[in-house]
Amino acid sequence: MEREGEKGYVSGDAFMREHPLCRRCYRLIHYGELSPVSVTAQEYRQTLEKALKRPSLILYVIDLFDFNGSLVKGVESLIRGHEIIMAINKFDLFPREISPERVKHWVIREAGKQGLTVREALVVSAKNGQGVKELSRTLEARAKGRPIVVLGMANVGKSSLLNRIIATMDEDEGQKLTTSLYPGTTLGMVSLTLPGGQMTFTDTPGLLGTYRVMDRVCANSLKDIFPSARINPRVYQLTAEQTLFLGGLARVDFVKGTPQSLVVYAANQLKVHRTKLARADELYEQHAGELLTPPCDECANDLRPLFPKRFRFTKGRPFDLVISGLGFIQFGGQESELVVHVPKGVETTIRPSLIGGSKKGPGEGGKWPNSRRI
Ligand SMILES: Nc1nc2c(ncn2[C@@H]2O[C@H](COP(=O)(O)OP(=O)(O)OP(=O)(O)O)[C@@H](O)[C@H]2O)c(=O)[nH]1
Ligand SMILES: [Mg+2]
Ligand SMILES: [Zn+2]
Repeated sequence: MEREGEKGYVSGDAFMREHPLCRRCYRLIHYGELSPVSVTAQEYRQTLEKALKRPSLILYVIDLFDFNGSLVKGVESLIRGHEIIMAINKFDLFPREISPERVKHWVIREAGKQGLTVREALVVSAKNGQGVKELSRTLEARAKGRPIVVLGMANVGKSSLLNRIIATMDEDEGQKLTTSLYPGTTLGMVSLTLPGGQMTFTDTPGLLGTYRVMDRVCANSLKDIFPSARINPRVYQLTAEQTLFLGGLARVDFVKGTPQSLVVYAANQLKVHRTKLARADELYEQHAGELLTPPCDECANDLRPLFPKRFRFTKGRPFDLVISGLGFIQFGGQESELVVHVPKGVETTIRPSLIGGSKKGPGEGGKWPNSRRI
């Protein structure tokens, strides 16, 4: 499914051309405007098929903040048989105390559950350069003459990471690829061969997923939900019959259960409101679009109303409730019944907690130095 009015893309020859700073990229870089075009699932498959014609080393980039939304669906048959290195990007958004080792194991395990066999996973940040040298060395050692194809959903940071990798390998090279806050920045395949010819990289366009909130909000609202700095986890002590709103994009009703602390991981600028469950409907009706924003008027049509989904948990391990492309909420693992309301088509997932199970995690009653208790 693609968004209406967002077609208009694809001239075949533009695919293989060396990276041109086209009018669209120019406007994006200089004026922060995104011409609305998107790669459809079918076009995406074709591009990927072309990129993977030869045995390749796949650099599978995921955004750790949106792990579930980062996995590309429906490409299993295309990537089978190619070796996969996973780059766990945007680690800079997470509390400093989190162990990269633990994250790595968590990611390999969760990827495995989705049928992805990952040869090696490395924690990186294209933003601050963490782990990029090690990743470059790994790619160099593993490529063995094969092209390196960069794969990942839109906005996970493929082009940013590739720019970083190139910079670590060749200091004369500046920024080569256009990157931006807007999903759908790279439109076609872009191949780069490093001087000396020892490695060839192919950047690919990211797929947009209509199940991710970040792909559904307008450009303005995206700024309100996109984490641009290290996330301050927000800790809430909730008792039964209380509700949390994440802007006007998601609503979590804690219907029943043992009082517990939840930790919200979302962009710091995203407003979270707590209210009584009994008042939640009324609050939404009266304040969607003002107190409960985003969405704004421009994108509300597609993102209102919210639809409920019920979850029941018995006492057990800590888990995360993931709202794809918006954030996740960590629960301590107490008995509870939740009703989660999200816009139509937005994916909600339950997974073993990314952070909560760790010894140092904020856990029940604990807290990170930079977390806020509310
Ligand atoms: N905090 C943080 N932001 C990052 C990191 N890497 C990329 N970003 C940001 O994420 C956004 C998307 O980055 P791109 O490199 O354009 O992502 P892409 O995967 O190439 O996206 P498409 O071309 O749309 O598929 C930009 O706003 C980047 O600044 C990172 O390591 N940390
Ligand atoms: Mg890109
Ligand atoms: Zn909007």
